[in-house]
Amino acid sequence: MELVILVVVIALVAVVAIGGLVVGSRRRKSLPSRPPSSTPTTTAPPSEPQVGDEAEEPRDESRRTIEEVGLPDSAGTRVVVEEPPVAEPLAPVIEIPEPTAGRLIRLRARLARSQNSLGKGLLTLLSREHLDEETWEEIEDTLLTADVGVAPTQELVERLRERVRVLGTRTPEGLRGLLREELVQLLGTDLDRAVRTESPLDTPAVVMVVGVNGTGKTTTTGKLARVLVADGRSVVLGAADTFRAAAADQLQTWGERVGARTVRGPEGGDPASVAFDAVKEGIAEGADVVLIDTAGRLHTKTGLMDELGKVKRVVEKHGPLDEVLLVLDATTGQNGLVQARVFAEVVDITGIVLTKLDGTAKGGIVIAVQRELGVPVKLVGLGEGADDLAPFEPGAFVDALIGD
Ligand SMILES: Nc1nc2c(ncn2[C@@H]2O[C@H](COP(=O)(O)OP(=O)(O)OP(=O)(O)O)[C@@H](O)[C@H]2O)c(=O)[nH]1
Ligand SMILES: [Mg+2]
Repeated sequence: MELVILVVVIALVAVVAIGGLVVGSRRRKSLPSRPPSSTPTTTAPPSEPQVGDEAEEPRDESRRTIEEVGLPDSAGTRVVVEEPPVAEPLAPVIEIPEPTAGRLIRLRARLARSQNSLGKGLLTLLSREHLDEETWEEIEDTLLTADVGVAPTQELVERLRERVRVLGTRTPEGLRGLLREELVQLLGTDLDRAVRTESPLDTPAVVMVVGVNGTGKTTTTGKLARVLVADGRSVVLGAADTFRAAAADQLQTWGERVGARTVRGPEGGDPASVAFDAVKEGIAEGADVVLIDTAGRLHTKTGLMDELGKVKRVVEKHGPLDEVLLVLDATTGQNGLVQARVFAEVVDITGIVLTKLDGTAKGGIVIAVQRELGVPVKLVGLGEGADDLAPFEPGAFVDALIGD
């Protein structure tokens, strides 16, 4: 009896196994075979994924969020189908910018790379055996070469000489300390360097960015938008550079990276009306800040300078501007001062952004330009990277200049 049962079981198992094979082979056969490729350029076997296959995915395909995709339960009855890791073509990836604290430290490494750094030159001179008249003159020359400007240079050298004489300081550390103090003093420690992005009204704060061609206005506007977004503020960008469509594209690209909307007008259109519309949009959206990028213009072209004045006046129909930032290229040297003077006359500069400090040993322009305008340097550009914009701090800046 038991033998009979065993034989029946074996027979059943055999039948099921054979049946399975047959069904399996049928299934395999019933799979649609891919027609031979009609494009002669396709060289890989048809069954393999082709370059660009991912892009054929339906654009409106709904995707599950992490909450919707459940974990397999303990009984293991649920099967979680992993989606292939494809590049997401739907929404642009929003970047999270890094915090601004400590960014200025990067300047140290970048300045250290330059051969004739201001600080190194000064310290070498100061640690000479005899600080004679000739040496002090060389110190003066070094400061002038670094664009510190005549009056601030004379002031600094005078104070330094006096303190060295009175204190009898001779050690390199002691001299470095004195130099540091005097430079920080010259930069001013009691100026309000915060970029005004908090409006006293319930409308958005409005910041306008101006300067001559190629100083880094658009880049700075984009970098600033990133900083603000990182701080949890909502930003609207105004592309009031209507000279070239590419200028608005450049700004819009910066905006898209952090999810900020860009208001733009037709190429060659009226920049004042774009700026006006940007603020209007900011108000409508309840945005925190509106940043207006303007076209580069030579300070010597009166027509263009008048236009800038008009942009400001038109924006002010919505309310006063909170900040007008003049962007100066630190590598331009003393010419930056002339630009600053003219721009200040036309649009009341409230803050200076000094860009491209990474590319020059002439950091002294910071001192000169503040003196000239009586307006603080608020931000510095340290490179082309998206987060290479730092709040200006005199202490950290001087440390970067003269090293530790
Ligand atoms: N090394 C360095 N390059 C910078 C810095 N800021 C801007 N740049 C570069 O300078 C060039 C000009 O920058 P933009 O932001 O387009 O200048 P812009 O003032 O808007 O120029 P226009 O609109 O044509 O007047 C770009 O290649 C930037 O990457 C900086 O801090 N350091
Ligand atoms: Mg620009």
